[in-house]
Amino acid sequence: QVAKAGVGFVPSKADYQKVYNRIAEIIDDAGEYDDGSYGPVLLRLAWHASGTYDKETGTGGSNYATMRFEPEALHGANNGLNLARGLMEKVKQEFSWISYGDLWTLGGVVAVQEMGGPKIPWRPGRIDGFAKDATPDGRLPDASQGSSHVRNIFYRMGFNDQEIVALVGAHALGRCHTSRSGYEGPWTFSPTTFTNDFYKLLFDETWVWKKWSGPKQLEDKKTKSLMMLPTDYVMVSDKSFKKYAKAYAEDNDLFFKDFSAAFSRLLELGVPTAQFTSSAPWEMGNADEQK
Ligand code: DDH
Repeated sequence: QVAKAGVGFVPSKADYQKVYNRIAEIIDDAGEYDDGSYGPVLLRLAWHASGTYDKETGTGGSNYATMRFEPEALHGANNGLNLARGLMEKVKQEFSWISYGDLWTLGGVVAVQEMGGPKIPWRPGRIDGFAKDATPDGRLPDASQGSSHVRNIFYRMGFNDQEIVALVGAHALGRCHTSRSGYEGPWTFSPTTFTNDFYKLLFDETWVWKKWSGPKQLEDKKTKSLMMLPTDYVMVSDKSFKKYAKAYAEDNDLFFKDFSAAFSRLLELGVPTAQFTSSAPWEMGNADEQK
């Protein structure tokens, strides 16, 4: 690796693009893991690193990458993310100059873009914090709750109803693991491709409570192979949320545009503007555009 940390080394966009490309390789190198991609779990890491932000106190968010520390690493919501942090650690070994916050949020950008999603404007500038900066438990959403909980959590980060609905569409990707959250199964038939299928399926399928000994979750009546969390279902049972969910079900371009804007902002929560080295976020190239 040519780029080394040290006096005088100021990484350029091209250096971050190299990190991007390395993460893209790792995402694809998943073998038999889940659906053959580490993309979804890396996206979940970026989201959980950022979604702890509290606009009242200005604490939390991606700036200090505090999930490296206990007890935040052990918070129930973060179960299973040790795997994602381990994958990112490999990248950190090769590109030691990047901060963990920049690395993890860039991982979310790579995951979305490489799984067929929209471009996510991103820029570096996060710095590594300390254990004392770790956030208290309970800042991330609890899947067993209803619409008022979801609003409380996302309003605390500064998002509105439209942005909440757009962000939750990320559940087109990946799956629940009984060993991590207690819930089980994927939301869509294509869990490694970024689409608006999460919304389409919410409207098009009949959702019934799954009969099992695990936590309350819904399953599609027809195939019984898909799932929805109670918090996912409020996207159609709550009138205000439903309006946006319907719009995204009907218009994939609108979903891509709104997801990109909201997710890009999520990744910058808690990062002082003065820390950013670029005045505007960058559009990183997809891996196959580099070849
Ligand atoms: Fe999520 N999510 N999420 N989620 N999430 C889980 C998995 C994934 C909630 C709960 C869960 C977002 C919002 C919410 C992803 C991205 C995003 C799991 C299963 C639970 C539970 C974990 C496991 O067992 O492995 C709740 C509640 C909310 C909420 O909004 C109320 C948002 C906003 C995002 C985002 O990225 C913007 C992804 C990706 C996964 C799949 C992970 C995997 O390993 O696969």
